[in-house]
Amino acid sequence: MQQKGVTVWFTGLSASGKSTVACALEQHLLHLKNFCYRLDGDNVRFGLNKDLGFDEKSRNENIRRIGERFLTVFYQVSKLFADASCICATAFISPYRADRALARELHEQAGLGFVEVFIDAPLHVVEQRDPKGLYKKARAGEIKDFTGISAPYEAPENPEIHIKTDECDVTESVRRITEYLTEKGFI
Ligand code: GGZ
Repeated sequence: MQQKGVTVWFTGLSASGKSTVACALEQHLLHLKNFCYRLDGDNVRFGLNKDLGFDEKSRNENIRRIGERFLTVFYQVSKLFADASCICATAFISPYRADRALARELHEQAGLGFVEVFIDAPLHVVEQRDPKGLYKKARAGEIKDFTGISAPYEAPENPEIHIKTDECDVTESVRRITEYLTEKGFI
């Protein structure tokens, strides 16, 4: 079957580096003249999913809507650019394995590629970074259901790409993902 596109699905704790790597990947792919589309948690939660919170049910719904939305975009794109492969990058914590498995299944059923990238930074590292002071607030009990503190993060067991951000910089991360996409014929 002709490859219609691929989603690069980033998962990891808040402040692990998902958005940073996804942005850098998008820039790199656009520079290589690939069609690329990126969504991340912060943006989507201000708009499409602003009605959702962070309890387990809301997070399930957040990821389900994103999966559906991506398929819609893919279909529109594949109609407009029959021969072009669209690369989508998503950067959501997506803490539950079952939700990520569902996103994968939806893609595979539609003949689309799905590459799970685990942005792996230990809790003590992300807590030290804490760019928005959210971990501090979560520790103080001011934010409930905070991933890693008072809500679970289920790490991927078998991601296509596993990046340890305290050992691998942004450039190297982008290089590894690009190399994988090239090897698999997505770019
Ligand atoms: C986790 C939270 C929470 C709670 C607000 N738990 O690092 P950020 O700040 O800028 O991005 C995080 C974002 C997480 O949204 P996602 O859509 O990626 O989450 S999920 O996939 O689990 O549905 C974080 C901020 O929102 N944030 N409250 N309680 N992150």
